[in-house]
Amino acid sequence: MTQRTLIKNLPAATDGPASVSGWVETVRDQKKVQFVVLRDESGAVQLVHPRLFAEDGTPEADPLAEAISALAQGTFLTASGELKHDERVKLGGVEIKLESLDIAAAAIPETPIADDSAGDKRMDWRFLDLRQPKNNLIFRIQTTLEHAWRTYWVENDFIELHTPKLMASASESKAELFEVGYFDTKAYLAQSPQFFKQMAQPAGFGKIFEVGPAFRADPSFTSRHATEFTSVDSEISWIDSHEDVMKLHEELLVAGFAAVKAKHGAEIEALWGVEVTVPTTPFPRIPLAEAKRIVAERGYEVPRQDDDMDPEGERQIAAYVKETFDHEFVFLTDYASSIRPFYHMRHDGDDSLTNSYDLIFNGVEISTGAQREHRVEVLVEQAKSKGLEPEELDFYLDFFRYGVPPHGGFGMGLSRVLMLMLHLSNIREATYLFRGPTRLLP
Ligand code: AMO
Repeated sequence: MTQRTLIKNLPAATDGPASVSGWVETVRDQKKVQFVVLRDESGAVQLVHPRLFAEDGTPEADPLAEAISALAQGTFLTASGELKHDERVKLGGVEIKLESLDIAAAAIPETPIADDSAGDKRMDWRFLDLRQPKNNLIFRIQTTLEHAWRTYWVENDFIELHTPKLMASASESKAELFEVGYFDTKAYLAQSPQFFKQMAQPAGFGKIFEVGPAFRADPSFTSRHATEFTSVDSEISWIDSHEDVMKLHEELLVAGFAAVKAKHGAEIEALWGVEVTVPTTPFPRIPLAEAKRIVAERGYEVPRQDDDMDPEGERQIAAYVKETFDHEFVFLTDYASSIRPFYHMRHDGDDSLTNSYDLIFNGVEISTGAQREHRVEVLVEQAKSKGLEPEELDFYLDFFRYGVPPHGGFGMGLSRVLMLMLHLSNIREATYLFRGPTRLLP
């Protein structure tokens, strides 16, 4: 492998020979001197080449100058020369006086996208769009976030799972199911690891997590939906109620946000103009019915009282929580059974409500969590009341027939967390390669 110095690791004080590899961001081809800004994944540096002139002022043969003049933006190359520290250089106070250029792959001169290109065009040329430092930063943040979550889980004795993404039946809504041919039968792409993460409880695993793909055949074009997304799931045994799941959830988010702020806080402010706030615990908790009353008092009637919060309702309750508790997160709790899946445990003594919650962050839902119904006879009744055939769910119901602890957990969309943390306008920006109803490329 080529040994290379990342631009951010160029010596901070000493001058001397240096070699860096990256892509050409700009070329300033002047009469007497040429400048190139070269960028790699860690930063950018100015390369400089004074053109060669004879004593009488006539230009001399200068192959390096010709090579620089021919450089197209985006060309990947290795530049070698003499590193010089000079406070007058705006870009980091250093420049490299060029001695040679070694071109790995020349780019076509016409760049297909510009800073003001429409979102769809930028998605067509995603690899070029991602060269922008602010976009590159999103995926550094994602790495830090996931690493901090994994550290939390591992330190707390959770087991990591990789559950199958090919399934025999739906786990969430049948309407949002992708069907695939599977030899002489058919299979479905997993909408969530729901059933398999629950299976880990009767399997005696205690506490588990998974970060993996989930698929939803949702034909809508919203700023928050993708047909494939990364789902962050956790499930724990021996809970008393969904309150225990919320405690886990908020501890995990605090660990993740603290790590992101410590490592990238300054860069996020500089590039995205956003200050990351590490949330305080406990996060505010508001029962859904009360949340609807609060937003009604603020002048917004949720269109259907027997339904979930709609996006405007989520924004309104988030605004209320920010004003009242100065908090960016809120758990909306105790959802009606009519709008929750059959596997959510219902309230003791009032089966119209569930032991469940949605977590709203900066005005958008990022997660659903719940205590699960683990009593098989109750579970069968709940499935039937939702119009499901228990025979279809037999493999799942078996999990509960041979001993199972009380348990619960949550599923959270990774890109939604990033989108809302950075105040991005669309989930596409926070997803490496977005998949939507009309996008399967690149
Ligand atoms: P739910 O269906 O609410 O719950 O999904 C959980 C979280 O996953 C994310 N999400 C999506 N992100 C992008 N595009 C989509 N189409 C999409 N659909 C969902 C959201 C959402 O809050 N099994 C339950 C979770 C559980 O109870 O453990 C479930 O999947 O951030």
